[in-house]
Amino acid sequence: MLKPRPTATREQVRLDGLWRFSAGDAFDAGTTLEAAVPASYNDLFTDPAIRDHVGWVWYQRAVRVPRGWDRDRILVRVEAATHEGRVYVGDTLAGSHVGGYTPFDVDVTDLVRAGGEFTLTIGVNNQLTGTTIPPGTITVDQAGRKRQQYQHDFYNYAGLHRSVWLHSVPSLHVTDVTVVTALDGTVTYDVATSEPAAVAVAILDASGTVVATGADGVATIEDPTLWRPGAGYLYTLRASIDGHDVYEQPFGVRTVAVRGLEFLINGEPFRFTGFGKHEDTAVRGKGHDDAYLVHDFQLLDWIGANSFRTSHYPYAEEVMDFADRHGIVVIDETAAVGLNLAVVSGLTGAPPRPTFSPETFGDETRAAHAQAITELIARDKNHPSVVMWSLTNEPASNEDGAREYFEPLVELARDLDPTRPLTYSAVMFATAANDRIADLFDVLSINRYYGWYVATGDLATAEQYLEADLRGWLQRFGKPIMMSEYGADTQAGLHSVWDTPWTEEYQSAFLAMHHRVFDRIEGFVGEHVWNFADFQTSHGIHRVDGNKKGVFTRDRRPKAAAHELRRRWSKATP
Ligand code: GCB
Repeated sequence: MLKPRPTATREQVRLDGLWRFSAGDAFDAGTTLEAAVPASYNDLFTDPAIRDHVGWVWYQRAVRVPRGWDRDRILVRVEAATHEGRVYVGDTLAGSHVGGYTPFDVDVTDLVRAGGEFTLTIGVNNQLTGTTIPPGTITVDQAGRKRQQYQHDFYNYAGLHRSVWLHSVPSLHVTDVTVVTALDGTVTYDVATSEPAAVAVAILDASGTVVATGADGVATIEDPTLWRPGAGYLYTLRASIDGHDVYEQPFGVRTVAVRGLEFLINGEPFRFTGFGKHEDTAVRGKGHDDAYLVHDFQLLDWIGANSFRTSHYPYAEEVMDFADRHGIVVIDETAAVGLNLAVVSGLTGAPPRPTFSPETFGDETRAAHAQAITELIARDKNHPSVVMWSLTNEPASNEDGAREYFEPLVELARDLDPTRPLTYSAVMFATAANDRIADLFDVLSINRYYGWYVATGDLATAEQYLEADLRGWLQRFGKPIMMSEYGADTQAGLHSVWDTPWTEEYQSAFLAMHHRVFDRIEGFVGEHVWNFADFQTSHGIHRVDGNKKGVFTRDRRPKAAAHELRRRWSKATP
């Protein structure tokens, strides 16, 4: 799944902007609505019937094919159609894809003409079912309206969330590149082509100077500059099929490994500081925005964070490229969130039905999950910023069937990428005593809310629970452990001199308590606060216009806790 890049043999046209839009089973030619791409469509319009629509919506625009493309393959690249996309050229269905956060290409060569214009229509379906990733349930209410329910705590934004491109590749072309590096500068690569062809490989440094050439899948960079956390040095692998194609793949020279209780980057112990994030902003929803991208990374730098997790789905490729260039470390997560029926039962932890069964999440769900893993690794395998795959968030790993469900998925991920450690984030119902899958993974990532959902407002009790819990995991599994979520909802501007939940003081005290515990635990490799910023969720009595566990507000203003974290992480003087 090579990212389209302009080279001497490849061109691209970005199709972002305003597209005609309608909701319903087919495109309504009489529509007067226009929608922005990229953006979620939900918050663009004032009509609740669009915001709450369950099913297909349609985007349409005219596209002109550049004149010079008559000997090339012509493709439409959709970076994200959340959760299912169908691409039409005129009235012809040219291709489709299921999975809302990974890109797909549709070859339209035989349907369009260089220099000509065509009507491009993209249908997008937001429905989540028992066999999609993430899963959900659709019900029909008494008025006959379809309603979407799901087990995850972020709004089911939908639409064309990322850029759409028209791009060209030569008919004989590079189809895939895989790069694996070692600290001594050995670069092992694999270049796949559309038909058997000789491929020449050169390695360029950041200034564009050729520093190595490849032979038999290996190139050696003398005295390489390493990609390091905080210093994202990139090389480029240039793959050429003489007279046909050139593709340029950026990569970094770095290694990752788990050794005993340590997480190693370039052989040195690394401790994660940062956040679980979301792609979420006002009006735009989950639409990618370069201004927020730059600003969010500025805030990560300001606060002293060295990393984040792409909770709870793969993020836009611009985000991954930016992390590569700026040396921010990423835990890259699939969209497998909500494989847990217990979360609908409040804090009892008792699922109304078993989570893993042929009637609930069975073989078909697992096949969709396998596809999500495959596409994530295919897209992101060459990003040096990505140091670990997170295969799922808060599954019912304590229930019967969890091991049978996950074992083949772990094997698949290891097959697809033997170079990166694997993790998943454990839900509070899954304890050191009853979890059934942690031994299959390399790093223990624990989500806990002591002092919030449990021992609310009682940080002294919360501190004891937290420490005992983390030590239990360490003792049973003996693997590096990190906290992948801890946080307290906080209404910006609410203050108190007491330990009062929802105040800025409470959020700060809550984090400080966690940090005392982390600092007492040997083998503790990271702290990711939940969440970087406030974000939108579905309605619920425990949500006030969304989840307020952000350290920044939804418009990225710091709450008091941001200063607390900055003192800890950047050792900045206040
Ligand atoms: C969790 C989930 C996250 C929620 C968070 C919360 O455990 O992983 O998606 O937003 O708790 O705030 O409840």
